[in-house]
Amino acid sequence: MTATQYGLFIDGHWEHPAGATHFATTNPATREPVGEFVSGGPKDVERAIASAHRAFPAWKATPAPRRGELLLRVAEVLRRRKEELARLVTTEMGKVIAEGRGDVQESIDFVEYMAGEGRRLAGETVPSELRHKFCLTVRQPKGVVAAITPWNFPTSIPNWKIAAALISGNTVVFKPASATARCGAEIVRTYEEAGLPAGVLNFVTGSGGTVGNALIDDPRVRAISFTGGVETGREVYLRGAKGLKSVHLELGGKNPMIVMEDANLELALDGLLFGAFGTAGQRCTATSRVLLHAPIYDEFVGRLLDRLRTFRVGNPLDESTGMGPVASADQEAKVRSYFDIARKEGDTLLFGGEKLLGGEYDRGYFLTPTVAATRAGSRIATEEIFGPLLAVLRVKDYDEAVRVANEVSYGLSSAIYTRDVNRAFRAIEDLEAGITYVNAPTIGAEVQLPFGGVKNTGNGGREAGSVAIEEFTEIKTVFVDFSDRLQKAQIDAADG
Ligand code: UN1
Repeated sequence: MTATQYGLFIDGHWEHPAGATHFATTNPATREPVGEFVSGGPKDVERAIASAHRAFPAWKATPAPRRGELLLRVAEVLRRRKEELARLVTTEMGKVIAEGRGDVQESIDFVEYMAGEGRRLAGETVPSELRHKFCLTVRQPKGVVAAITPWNFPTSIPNWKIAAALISGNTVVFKPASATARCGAEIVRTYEEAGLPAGVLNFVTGSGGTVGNALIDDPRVRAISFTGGVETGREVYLRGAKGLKSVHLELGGKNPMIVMEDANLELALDGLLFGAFGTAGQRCTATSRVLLHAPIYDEFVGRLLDRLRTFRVGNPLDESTGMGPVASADQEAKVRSYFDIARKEGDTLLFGGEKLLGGEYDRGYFLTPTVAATRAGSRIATEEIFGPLLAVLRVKDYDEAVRVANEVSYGLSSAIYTRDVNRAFRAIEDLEAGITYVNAPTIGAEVQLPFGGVKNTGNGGREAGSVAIEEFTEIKTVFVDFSDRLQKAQIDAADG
């Protein structure tokens, strides 16, 4: 793949602002260049917002089912381009190709799902306390929405935000993570090819400090949807609060998998390898802690280490690779710092804990899948690492498992492996998380269900599912009085 230059997409045109500075993305497996992009400045953001603002009235006036038809065309383009985009995801971000395909498939699924939402966007009708009066709610778009997205799901998270915002009748300015800007640009192209009217979707690349902040500060931007780290999320929230904006946040996780004595251990092991080392652990939903019931601890850890001995790390485009590189030099440095933290804190590194060197490894950011035995409350048991480092904890019974599972500041995903149906249902009640899986790993949410978490994982909103549109719409309450006289709520008797 040769590096390609991309501009900004504003008012239906790709632009290369004169005098702009640029940044590049690179393949984390090889450090080869993938794309070159404009470092957008405040003036670029201003033009993008102005374009979205101008396009808003006509897009809002377009019937939602028509907006849905457009999304179906986007899904068709995505489907046609699936393999090419999957390879781009893998090349620019480093997840293995099967997961690159999964990323694009999740985009297709969501865009199709939201197309159908165009024929729902339901409100409520409720009775009035007065006669000949009709009460209902309708959903209306908010206006210009800013979509600020991470690098770990470089096609699907942008689509989660863009498609939900558009079906609701908003117009969008999209700022992708700089590390996966080419994936972002190609997503914009799918909307362009599908025939989205000019200005409805705009694309500005650049830093969070410049582009992101300018988007959040502009009074015309009414809603911000952000996925990323907790610290940045907090800043986005506070900044948006000044303008009384609706801010939707999807932040970190420290997702536990509990494996009880009665579990199907082989199934739990399959789930754990996928949950902990899929996407090299760089999912908000990654299984970053496994809580093992004491009676099966030794056997389970032994089987886990056996499986890891044959687990292949390498070229993510190779179909037989289990795990690719981590996404960037920064990611590598961060995860390696946690290898050191584990050692310093006296955790036992059971497997890995190294940077891989030699041959193809020397060109990229390859780390070993890593397993460390630790205790509740340690740094690797409580902090989000976002990499292939799995913390293993021993718990004496179900109650301790739940206590340890809940002893973190995050609450996105969670899992329990057990064949005891009562215990499974108790876990659904007890685990402090937005998502609980029974006998499946913490990753792999489906688009037709709400996605999001409790505690520091967010601020209460949900993405995906039909509730996603709540983030992107205002409710208008409508009273229609067809009595032909003044009726006073709370004052007139209903039969007056
Ligand atoms: C994320 O890591 O931010 O449930 C999203 C999953 C994916 C989405 C993850 N469907 O793992």
